[in-house]
Amino acid sequence: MQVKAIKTAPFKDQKPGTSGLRKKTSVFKTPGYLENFIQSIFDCMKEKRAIVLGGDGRYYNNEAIQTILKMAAANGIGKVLVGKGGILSTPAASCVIRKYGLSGGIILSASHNPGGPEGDFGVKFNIQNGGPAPEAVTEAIFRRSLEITEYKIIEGCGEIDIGKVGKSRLHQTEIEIFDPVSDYAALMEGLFDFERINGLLRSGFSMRFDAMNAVTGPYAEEIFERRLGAPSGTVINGTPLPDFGGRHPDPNLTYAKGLVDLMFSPGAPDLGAASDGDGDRNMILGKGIFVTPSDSLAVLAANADTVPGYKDGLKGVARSMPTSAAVDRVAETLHIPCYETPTGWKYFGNLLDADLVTLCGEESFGTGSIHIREKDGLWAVLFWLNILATRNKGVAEVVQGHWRRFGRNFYQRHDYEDLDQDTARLLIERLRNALPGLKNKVFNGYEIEAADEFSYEDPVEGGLITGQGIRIMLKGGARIVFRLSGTGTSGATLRIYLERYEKVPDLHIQEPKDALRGLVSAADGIARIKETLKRDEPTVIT
Ligand code: G16
Repeated sequence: MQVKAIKTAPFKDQKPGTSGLRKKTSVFKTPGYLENFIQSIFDCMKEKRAIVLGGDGRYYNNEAIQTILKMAAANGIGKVLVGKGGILSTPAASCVIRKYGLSGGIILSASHNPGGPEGDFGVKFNIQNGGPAPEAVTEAIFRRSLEITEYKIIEGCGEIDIGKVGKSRLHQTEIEIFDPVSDYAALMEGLFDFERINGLLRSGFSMRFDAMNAVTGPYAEEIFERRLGAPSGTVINGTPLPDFGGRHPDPNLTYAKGLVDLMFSPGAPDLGAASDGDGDRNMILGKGIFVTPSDSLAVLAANADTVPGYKDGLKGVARSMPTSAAVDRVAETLHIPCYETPTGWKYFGNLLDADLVTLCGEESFGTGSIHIREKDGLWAVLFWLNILATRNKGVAEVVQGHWRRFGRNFYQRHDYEDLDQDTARLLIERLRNALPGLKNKVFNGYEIEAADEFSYEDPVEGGLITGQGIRIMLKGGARIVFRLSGTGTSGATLRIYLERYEKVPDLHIQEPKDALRGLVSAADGIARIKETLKRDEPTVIT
């Protein structure tokens, strides 16, 4: 067994996006590609005491773990904790980094993107606080990847067994294979009223959790079925599969269609929920109702006093800019600050570390809190269960009651996927150039009150982040946002976020597509979407 320095040449495309480096699996399998990026991470780590390593179980997960373990040992990492079988959800990784004071973590996932040889793979690097590496760190890693000339790896050591809990040594590095579920489940037990939720689940309340054959299966079975006593079969698609059973592990109305159909059928359970590839996203449904992630965040904030972990009140809340302003109204009522950040969980890290906010969330099916530094799918489901158990109400009743109290923010996101990159960039560029002349213009009856490109000054560190999406604010409180996704692996995805506030309770029961129809036409008028993209419909509406 010996440390070898292997000569390599930089790849020019290793710039991390909204959340880590995501590429086609075939790109990651190019000789040296994974190795270069991992070496760049190790080169940028100030402290190399101990890291956690694991992934969402997708195709290439375990081969990548073998490579990274051999590189970690060659790079002098003191200890590597590996989730048994290579399994580790993103929230569990964050939990473990914080609980054991690790130097960071490497999570192998392309989140909600499909897996398999033709699918996507990804690498995320989390820092000491348990959260995604902030911009300054990912930039440093990218710069390093452009100048790399060699990577270090142990050769002649054979396969490392990651299938059994236990400790071993690789060169000077301690390797500990640990149960990826137990620390996370214990954290959840400390936050929520498990006794009360157990009572709810024994009282005839039914739920279905779709793990989408991704990482949350083992966590959900342990927490819902074993610790909380839900009947077996509550968790469906609970076995992590390398190709997620051929599905997109993306919990939304399009890709979790089976669950959505069930929840809108006569025999629907009381609560339906799903999570994504790496377990940080969540979708919440009740009988005949889909709760938008923006509404879900607002409901959690308004009912946080029912949950033991948050009973002392919230310091503040935060949402990403394209997320609806539903939570802002709750913050106003609770007299707490509400922060608006760019898209990307990494922007919540400083606010949480500085204790400025307790809950945060995004329209992209992410909700979380100060308990870790990642969004957390199962945590959100437990939060909902805790609310339902305490309030003794159904999902629809809770949501409709919320709208009556705060008004309803009708909300939809329209995604145009797999676009030609130049065309998508051109559309945004044209909008950017049109911004100064948009004020007071009227599109389909909507008058523009203000328009800008969102930028954010971090209130803790002070850095300015620019170019974070085009915002069109309309008279009467409606809003349209245009931005390009930072998580895709082929072509470009244009996201259009549509929001309209409605105070009048009798009008809350409209379907979002009806309530937002006029706004959709206004968006097309402003950005000439159909004409430019030559598409009649979005690929996905959530
Ligand atoms: C990632 C980020 C989220 C972000 C989402 C969508 O989620 O962690 O903060 O909201 O991507 O980003 P975009 O609109 O740029 O595609 P995940 O679950 O994919 O890691």
